Amino acid sequence: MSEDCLFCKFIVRDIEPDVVAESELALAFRDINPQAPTHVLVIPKKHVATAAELGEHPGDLAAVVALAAQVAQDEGLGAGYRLVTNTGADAGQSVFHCHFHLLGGRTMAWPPG
Ligand code: D5M
Repeated sequence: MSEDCLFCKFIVRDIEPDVVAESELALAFRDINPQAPTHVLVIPKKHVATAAELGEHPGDLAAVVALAAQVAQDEGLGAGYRLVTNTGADAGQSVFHCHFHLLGGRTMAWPPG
């Protein structure tokens, strides 16, 4: 846990997010500024700043991807969904606790802006 990290506060419920699913190593909650009918953030419980760092912890990475797949199924996204992570400021990352955006429920454009 990192003391001044918003998402770490979610994990220990110092602040209560809109949780949709949880596993031993990962947490999924609704994004406060949804960009699609389903917009859920899936995070590792281990505090790492970026996806690059999460790659050093393959068990936690697998847990995040598995929980995202479970949420997608629960949300009825069988026709497809997008799972993306912004890595670093130039990519648009604003919260430096690694998180994957699970987006679905509408047709997605490519490339993202
Ligand atoms: O994505 C950071 C995401 O975090 C962005 O989509 C908004 C979301 N966010 C920020 N604060 C909250 C709270 N309090 N609850 C839920 N979601 C939140 P990034 O890729 O870093 O720009």
